[in-house]
Amino acid sequence: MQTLSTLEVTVTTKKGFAHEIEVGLLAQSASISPKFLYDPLGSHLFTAITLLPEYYPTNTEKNIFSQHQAEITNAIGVGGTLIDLGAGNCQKAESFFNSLKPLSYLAIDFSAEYLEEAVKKLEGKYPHILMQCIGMDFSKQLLIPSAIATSKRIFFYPGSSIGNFLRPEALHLLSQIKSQGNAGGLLIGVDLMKEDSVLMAAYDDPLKVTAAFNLNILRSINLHLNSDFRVEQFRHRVKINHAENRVELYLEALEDLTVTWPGNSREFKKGELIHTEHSHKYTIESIQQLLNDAGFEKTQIWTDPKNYFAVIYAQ
Ligand code: AVJ
Repeated sequence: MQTLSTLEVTVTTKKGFAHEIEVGLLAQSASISPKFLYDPLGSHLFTAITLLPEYYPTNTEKNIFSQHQAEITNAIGVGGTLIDLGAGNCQKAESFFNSLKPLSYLAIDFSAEYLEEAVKKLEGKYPHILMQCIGMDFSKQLLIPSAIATSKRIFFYPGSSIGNFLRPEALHLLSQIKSQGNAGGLLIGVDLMKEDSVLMAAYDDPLKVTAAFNLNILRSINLHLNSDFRVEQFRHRVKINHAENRVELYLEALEDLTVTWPGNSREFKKGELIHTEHSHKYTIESIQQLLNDAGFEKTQIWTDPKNYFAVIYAQ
């Protein structure tokens, strides 16, 4: 496997991360970027979330993919390079290998170690597909190395990860995808608005896997910042923000406490919240508008019978 400067990317961005984390923790309303959820344990916990019956996005998207596989592959066409954004365990992309027959596959994820393991396994199974992987934080800037096939690029952004971003950030990422597609396209999965009860069950599951996933961010932050967060002093909180059409994840302090790290500290009062994630929900109209604003002119859309989720091919 050709690993494109995975180590280099990880090391050069580490210093920047401490500063970014500190700014978020010192803000009046404290926040931590959701990308820090995905340390090696966090990536495993997320995979566990996708196996929960309450977490409908993964299963619903999978059903849309299999129900409409012929139409989707027809729209995209075979060949080219499949670029998997936030590839994780690479299972979703793999489900398209036999139909899309990509010449090469580029997997990108913030969680570099977890990704490398997954891609190594895939390589053995598909020796005819050239595979590469990059550990990259594309939340602020997406730059596909020019060494990656200059032919048609098919970007694959499933799972509604776009939902993590505020509209201006999402627009920026989608515009960068559009401008680097080499006349290819984007296959994207987007979560749609639905009843609160379904959302609450999905983001506050009774087995508490999502709580563990959310709380684990504190351990991930301790490693990046050398801070002394104690997981047992916080609990997982979920709010639905109807005005902004999103699920919001927080960690709530269970007592008055102080977190310290080299050079600084932050007090939290009992009940105070640290924001960790936004998960925006779209309508067909709002996601179409966003894709149009990013420069995509043509969209083909597939949904499930309950209209819980949408899969869109944008060109
Ligand atoms: C990977 C961002 C799509 O928002 O549903 C799952 C992450 N957070 N449970 C989502 C997540 C809590 C997930 N995304």
